[in-house]
Amino acid sequence: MARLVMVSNRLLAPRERGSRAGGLAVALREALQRQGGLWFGWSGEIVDAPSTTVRTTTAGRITYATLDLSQDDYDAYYTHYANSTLWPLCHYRLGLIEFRRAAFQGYQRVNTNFAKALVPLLRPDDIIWVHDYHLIPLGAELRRLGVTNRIGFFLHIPFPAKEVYLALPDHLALGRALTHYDLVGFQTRNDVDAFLGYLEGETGARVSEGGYVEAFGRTTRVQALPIGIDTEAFAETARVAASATETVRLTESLSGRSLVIGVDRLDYSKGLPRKIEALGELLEHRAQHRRRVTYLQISPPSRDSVAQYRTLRREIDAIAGRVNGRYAEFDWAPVRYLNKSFSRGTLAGFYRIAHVGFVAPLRDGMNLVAKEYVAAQNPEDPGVLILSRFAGAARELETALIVNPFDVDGLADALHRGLTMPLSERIARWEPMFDALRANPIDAWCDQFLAVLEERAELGSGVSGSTERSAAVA
Ligand code: GDG
Repeated sequence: MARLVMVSNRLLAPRERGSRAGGLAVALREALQRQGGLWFGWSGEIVDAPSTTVRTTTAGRITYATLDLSQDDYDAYYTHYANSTLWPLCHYRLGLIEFRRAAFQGYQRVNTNFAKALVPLLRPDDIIWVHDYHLIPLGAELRRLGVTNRIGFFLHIPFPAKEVYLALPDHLALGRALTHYDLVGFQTRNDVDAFLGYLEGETGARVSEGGYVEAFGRTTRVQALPIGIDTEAFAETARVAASATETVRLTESLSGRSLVIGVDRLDYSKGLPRKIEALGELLEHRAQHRRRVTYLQISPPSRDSVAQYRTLRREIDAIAGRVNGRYAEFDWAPVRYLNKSFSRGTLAGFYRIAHVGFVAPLRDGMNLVAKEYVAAQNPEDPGVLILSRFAGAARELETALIVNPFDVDGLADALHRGLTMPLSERIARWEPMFDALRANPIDAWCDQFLAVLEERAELGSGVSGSTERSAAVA
């Protein structure tokens, strides 16, 4: 079996406990552990001067290779270009975009440096899998340095509609960079269509059967490969966690009230202000829920270096304070808003006892929390998932209560419906969702991505050819 080389902005170092990490990092580590390989990315350290020294350490079947970033590189690449330009763009928030040419140059520079640092570590038959929007130019940079290995890319966040993407001054450079990969994977068909629509409309690309697209003199395969979770293991974790101390304490603290749970990084794409407002609407217009429901919103802070995230934090503090101030009683507060993280096991137990899982992002590539909530339910007494139509997960979890996250009244209606739904309907809605999750677990996602990438490489040798493969990105 060829060695797998995974490249992502951050990696889960061997000493980091997986229990506090997100599902994705844990899953990538498991995939590497199974196949054996190299995981390359930023160390998480910021140093005074740019560094070219790669630190490697091996644990089990995985070698971890990391590079530090200088403060300037971190600011330009991570804070500005990745998280203040690409993130808002891909989440349809044009008003929040900060575009600076210097930030784009910093983003390119870090990708070039990553490529230069990675090349000496590569073997001829390695399969390289690059993750997410931080690293779009990496494949082209590797090609420029003569790398002819199979290289795949997966975008975890949405690819925006053409008219939105065109707001990016560098749309062409990044579109072209993506075509240097043998395979570009997206979360949903919607993202694939948006990317292909852009290439066809703006570059005269030709799309052929099997998801191949010819653009900029190269042929790339483009596919929807929706990411999954470790369904069975998570279900088992939740079953066990149901009797864990934290879960029991949470149940006792509810005093028989219904629990609504939200778990979202503190990010403006997650629709947090409207979720809390919707609870206020529910309590305002449906008095039967007053003192009968508790909304637990777990939101670990995220990207504090980006100004908009600090603003959002203040906004949510104010809304949560307002709703509690208006409706709380001396022995009950409707909102419990926590800016901290919990272990995966604890989260699983909390999901399991929650009557409603409240997932209402304004845009989301997939949303693993929705999937984790479904997997964690007791099959005999499952809760109700409220799910935004703008999360990739809504394509698979069709029997959730699908909502428009911009519509606060509609969200309040869904909360009421979820809190009062009879058992038979809850089961009828939950079963197909759980089946969908079982049909696409995370290890199958990894295997499928790599299988398509290998297939592509076989076909691709006759399609794109080595000269185009090593062509420089303009
Ligand atoms: C990006 C895309 C796409 C959250 N709080 C805690 C905690 N988490 C875990 C969740 C889940 C993960 O973090 C979050 O994943 P999401 O998918 O919900 O959202 P993003 O972080 O925005 O992820 C997204 C994903 O990539 C994968 O492709 O689905 O669309 O935006 O696993 O459980 N984990 C722990 N403690 C917490 O407090 N341990």
